[in-house]
Amino acid sequence: MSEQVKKPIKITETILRDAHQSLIATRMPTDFMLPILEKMDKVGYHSVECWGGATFDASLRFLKEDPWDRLRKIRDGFKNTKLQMLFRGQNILGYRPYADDVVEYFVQKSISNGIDIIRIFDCLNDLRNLQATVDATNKFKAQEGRGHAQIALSYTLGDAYTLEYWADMAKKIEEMGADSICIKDMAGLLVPYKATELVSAMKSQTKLPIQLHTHYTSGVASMTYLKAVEAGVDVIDTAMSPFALGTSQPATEVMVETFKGTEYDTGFDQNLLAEIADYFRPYRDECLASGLLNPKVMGVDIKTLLYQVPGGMLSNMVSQLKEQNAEDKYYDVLKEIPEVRKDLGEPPLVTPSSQIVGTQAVFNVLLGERYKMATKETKAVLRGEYGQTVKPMSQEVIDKVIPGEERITCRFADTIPNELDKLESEMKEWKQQDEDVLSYALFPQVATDYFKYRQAQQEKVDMTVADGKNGAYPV
Ligand SMILES: [Mn+2]
Repeated sequence: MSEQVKKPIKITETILRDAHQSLIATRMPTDFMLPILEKMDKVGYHSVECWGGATFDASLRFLKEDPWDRLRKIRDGFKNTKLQMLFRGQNILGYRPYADDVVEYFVQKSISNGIDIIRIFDCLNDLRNLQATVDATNKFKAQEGRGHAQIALSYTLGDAYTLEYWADMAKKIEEMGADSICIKDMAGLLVPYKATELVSAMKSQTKLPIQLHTHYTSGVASMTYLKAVEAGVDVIDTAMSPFALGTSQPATEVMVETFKGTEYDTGFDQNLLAEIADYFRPYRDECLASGLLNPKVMGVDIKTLLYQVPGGMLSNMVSQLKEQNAEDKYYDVLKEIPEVRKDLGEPPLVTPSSQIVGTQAVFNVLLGERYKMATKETKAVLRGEYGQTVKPMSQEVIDKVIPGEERITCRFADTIPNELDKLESEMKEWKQQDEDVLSYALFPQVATDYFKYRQAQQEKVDMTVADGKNGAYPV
């Protein structure tokens, strides 16, 4: 032990993004976050994930907050800690592919408003859908001295996803100019001993740091982290205990304690972590009491391992079946999901491919005939608009769903003309800051509603000083 070489495991804290996205539908308001940032800044985190994913949509739609304003306030609170966001490749944070000029502008504004690390993923792991974001990040890194492009591989199981596949992807990611790699296991499918193999295989092909992101859904996550760390993974994602476990990440304090006194010791102060947990715990209780936090998502859902379907996808499916009074078809749909996935080239199941596969499977079962009806999104996948899948798609299904239609083999974004000017002209009456055009680009209707709300609030505040004195703020 005296000759022990220290290799402290680095930690990304997710409580301000994925943890509350996974447990309470992304409803944590900015005003609740701000008072604790100063303490969190002292922990020594590798980074704090606080933006992107669903936070952008939820801010505008449900919390009536400006997501850019949230980012700037969080940036102000963290003087020393890097801020991280999740970015959906060419879809940015929205649900359609955007032209490269929008992607580049979004990256620029994210970095200039405070983001350091951009974690970029694609639901098909088609690296062509990630290149524009990586290039934009590198461009602004050169200009602003800040910015880090991390490519996240959506982890999944299936014939095509061999250790060679993942190792080869790691090599390609290094070649395309990314700064680090993330194994993004959104469904908690990576089990401990497989993590050893996976991390070792990827490490053998790249010198880039590797970060592991998983969810506790299937109950193995902290063991998976232990094995991954022993195999040389550089960073793990954890959440402070009040918003850990269940569909969220392993608890920060638990992982810190696990590695204490070993070569992987984080050196974090448990007393400081306890103070931070104390801050979040009453809010957790409040969420439990209001029903926002459903105890159901806190348990172990072994179905995710059995069916290899992310938890969120299962709950979507249940509600779709409920709407149709067809809950008895649950197991038929569960059996249909892997079949549809195979037809579509065996993609990972992550937003948006998870919704596309899940919804199509529901259609196939409820209509009593496979692909009697196909969704707009299924057709787009079959046309190649989402990118290239790891396996070929079913020719039979292609012939049935999009007979005679032309299929795309190039990068789909190459077919989208620049669109920033057009978007600007559509929303100019609402513009109060440069970033507003990006909010509008992602969610035209929701952003417009928010802009109207914002204007109404401003006019009200201007006219009635009394309201301001009450300290009332928009809910
Ligand atoms: Mn996640």
